[in-house]
Formats: sequence, C-alpha cells, structure tokens
Amino acid sequence: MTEHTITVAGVAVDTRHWIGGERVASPATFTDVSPIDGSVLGEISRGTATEAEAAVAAAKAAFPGWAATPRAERARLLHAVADGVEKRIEELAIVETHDNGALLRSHRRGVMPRVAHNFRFFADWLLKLEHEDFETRGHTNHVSWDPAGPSVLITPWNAPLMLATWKIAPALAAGNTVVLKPAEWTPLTASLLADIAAEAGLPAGVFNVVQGYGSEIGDALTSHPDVRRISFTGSVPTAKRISQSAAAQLTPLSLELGGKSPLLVFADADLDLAVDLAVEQYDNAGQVCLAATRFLVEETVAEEFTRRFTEKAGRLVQGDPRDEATDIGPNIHPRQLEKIDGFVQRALAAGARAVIGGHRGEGQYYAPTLLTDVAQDSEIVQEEVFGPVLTLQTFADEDEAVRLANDTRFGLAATLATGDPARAERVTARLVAGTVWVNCFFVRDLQAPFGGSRHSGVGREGGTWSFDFYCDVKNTVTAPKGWQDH
Ligand code: TXE
Repeated sequence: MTEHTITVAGVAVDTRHWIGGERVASPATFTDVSPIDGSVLGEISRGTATEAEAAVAAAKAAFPGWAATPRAERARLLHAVADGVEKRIEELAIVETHDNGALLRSHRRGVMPRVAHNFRFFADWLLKLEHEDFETRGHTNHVSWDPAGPSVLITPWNAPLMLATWKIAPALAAGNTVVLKPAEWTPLTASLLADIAAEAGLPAGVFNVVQGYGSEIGDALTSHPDVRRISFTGSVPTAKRISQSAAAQLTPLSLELGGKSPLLVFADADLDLAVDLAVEQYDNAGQVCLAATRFLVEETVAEEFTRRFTEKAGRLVQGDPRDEATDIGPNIHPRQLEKIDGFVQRALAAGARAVIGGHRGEGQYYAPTLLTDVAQDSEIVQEEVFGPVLTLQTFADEDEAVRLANDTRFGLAATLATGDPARAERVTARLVAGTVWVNCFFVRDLQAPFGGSRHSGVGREGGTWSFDFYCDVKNTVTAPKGWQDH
C-alpha cells in the first residue's frame, strides 16, 4: 500500500497511471465519486500531455519485441491475463459497481466472466487466423497479418472494463502495444487490469493505462504521430474531434458511437416475448449504446402491449446496485441525470405523455420512463438520452415501420418481434443497422461483426474484423520455383 492506494469495498486500487511497467503519479488529481451514494472513492492521477507522451513512448519501445513474439506465446500470455481476471472476478465486480453504479449481480455473473472471455476468444482466434494462399499465373499470393503498432484505446463509463477489453484483447493479440484511456468517471477497473496484466507476465510497455479528463489528455494521444491505430467508444461530438486529430496523422480509426435503436413489435409477435424484450431496455439504467429505446408497435396491438409493458415495468426494483434484488441502479453522474431530465421535461413540454415515470427518483436515480405522443422529428425521438427513458410510437403497416425505424441519424441496432419469418427477412433487409436481433436481444458472439452505420460509428469489431483493423495486412507474391529459367 502506498499513499496512492485507495480501498474500495476492501479492494486496494492504485490511483496512478501504468506506464512502461511502472506506476507513475501526476502532480494533479481528479476526484472519483461513486454514483451509488455520492461518496468520494479517491483522488486519481490527472494525466496531461506529459503522461500521454510517456505512455506512447513506452508503447513504441515495447512494440518491436511484442510484435516479434510468436503467436503461441502471445496467446499464452492473453490466457494468463484471462486467468488473472477469473481469479479476481469478485474484486473487479465490486469495484466496478462502486465506480459506475451498474448491478453487482450482472458484473459478477455476466460482465466479468465476459471480460475474461474477451482475452481467451482473441487469443484463440489469433491462432487460427489464416488466409488461404492462392495462385496467380503460377505465382503464390500469401496474406499475412502484420501488427500495426502502438494503439490508443479510449473508452466510456457505461461498461468500463467490458468495453475496454473488447479493444485491448484483439489489439494485443494482433501484436500491437496499447495505451488505454478509460473514462474519468470510471477509472478504477482499468488500474486493476494493469495489475493483472503485470502479474500475468505481459512485458513492460505492452499495456499502458493513462488516467484523466479527455479534454486534457485526449488530444495528445490522438494526434501523436507514433500512434498507428485509434479505437474509440463514446459520444458523437468527441468522435468528431478525435477524427480530426487522427486525420491530421492519417491514423486509422474505429468508432463505436451512440444509437437510437428501434424495437419493432408486429401484431403477429408473441406479445409476452415482445414485452420481455422491451423491459430489458432499462438495463444498466438505460446507459447502453445498443438499447432499443424507440418502441414502434403495430397499431392493433399497441394498447395491449402498453398495458402488459406497464405492468411488467412496474415490478422492476430500483435501488442499491449491490442488492441481489435490484433491477435498476443509479445513473452515472449528477450531470448525466441533469441531461436525462432535460430531455424528458422538454418532451413533456412539447406534448409528450408519460405512460410511466417522467421524473427523477431519489438521489441519483431516474424513474423508469415511457413517453408516448411523441413526434418523429422531436428531440426525444431523434437524440440518444442514455438513461431509462423510452418512447412509444405506433405504425399502420410494414412500410411505415421501416420508415420510422430508419429515420434517425443513427444505425447501431434494431430489434424485431414478429412471428412471421418471411416478414423478419423482408424488414431486416430494409433496416439500416449494424446488428439486427429477431425475437431476441443482446446476444453477442465475439466472432460476429459489431459496429454501427451512419452516426453510430465507423468500422466493425469482432473476430476477423478486429484483426483487419489492428493489423497491417500484407500480400506477398512469390514467383514460381525456377523463375530464373523463364
Ligand atoms: O462521452 P465522451 P460522455 C453518449 C451518451 C452520453 C454522451 C456523453 O449519449 O450521454 O455520450 O458521454 C474521452 N480526446 N455515450 O461525455 O465525452 C473521455 O475521457 C480524446 C455513448 O462521457 O465521448 C472518455 O474516456 N478522448 C457511448 C471517452 O472519451 C476524449 C458511451 C468517452 O467520453 C476527448 C458513452 C478528447 N478530446 C457515452 N474528450 C456508447 N456508445 O456506448 C473526451 N474523451
């Protein structure tokens, strides 16, 4: 324990950066506060261009060694990181819950095991990553996946370690070195991951973590000429800013942004299933980029759908995210709560009706809300709220359903509830979305492409798509044996 260690629910967390295999403190700090009760968790090192520079230099220095490490050894080390995560699931879960307010039970049983799986999946995928050689007029074409170089990964607060490791695992597997900048509202589990990576034996400088405000450390990372890849998950305005710095260096960029995804409920759907899917949209207090926040329901079943939804949503328990019985925890930050309420109050003033909710709860909680009588071109239908706020509109036929579904600037996901497979196929083909779920929600296999269209993002992650992004793909054409004789 040092003066830079804090204890969160009995777990020691280092509050400094992790650069080149060492803990580094900044002269200034920022305060990390728990959304559960507003208590101060600790003072965290507040990075600036100095730490950004040091972290990129460490990643650059470690790159040749890591890139040259045989695939099997890289895979072994990533499995060792996964082992370390699995050993510390309980600690990671409790710290994450204190830091971002999401449910302890889902961190324990869903999220943290998935974090370990992220490392295992990309380690295994690396070992089978091949492209078949092929011939051109007797010449052999061989495709290889060369590591690209130091990669800057910038991640948000809504699922901190989960989203960070979606990026870290493929970047490291590909042979790149990493500088991670977690969100300033949720800095803690990234620091624990640095400990785990070190214990697993990852060489110094292969994985680095810098903490701080995006506005203070971000530009130095994203405009750095030694950075070869930038992967970002977060908001559209920040994405635009990062795109400009990346463009100045021609650094390839992957962007996973927000959404305003629809849930389309057709009259032929199993309505109980549709309602189950609908109520799931309150998960993580609505702070999920993939959430289907716009219900589009066929007119003839709208009343019955609303009745069953209201009944089911009424049974959700809002409260302390550490309690097993809780379904909805607090929102991340007073500023986010302010933003959510602003959206809702403006919608109500414009004529929307709150079927449920429509107001704040106690403390940092927002009452689960469903708004109806909303216009398609209104702010509440067009903009991502990132809170437990959903809207309901009706449609008369398939054409109208598709038109409403596609009529936002986003294109991340869409969910369909229908009993007619032919309809599912027809509608899916017309939807603008990176992922479409039919009669299910949130099923995600890491080998599937994941990403958004339009303002929901640029590029795809998952399986081979991740390696496409993190590698410089090279084609080597070799002349046939005996070429000298030609
Ligand atoms: O995101 P930011 P915020 C949406 C959601 C939410 C809104 C605002 O609608 O209400 O965005 O969230 C770093 N250079 N999503 O303001 O600012 C920042 O430090 C480099 C959806 O928290 O985009 C953090 O690590 N980095 C989303 C990360 O960017 C910078 C999840 C995200 O923060 C930077 C989060 C800069 N100039 C928010 N400025 C999703 N798709 O899941 C900030 N950052």
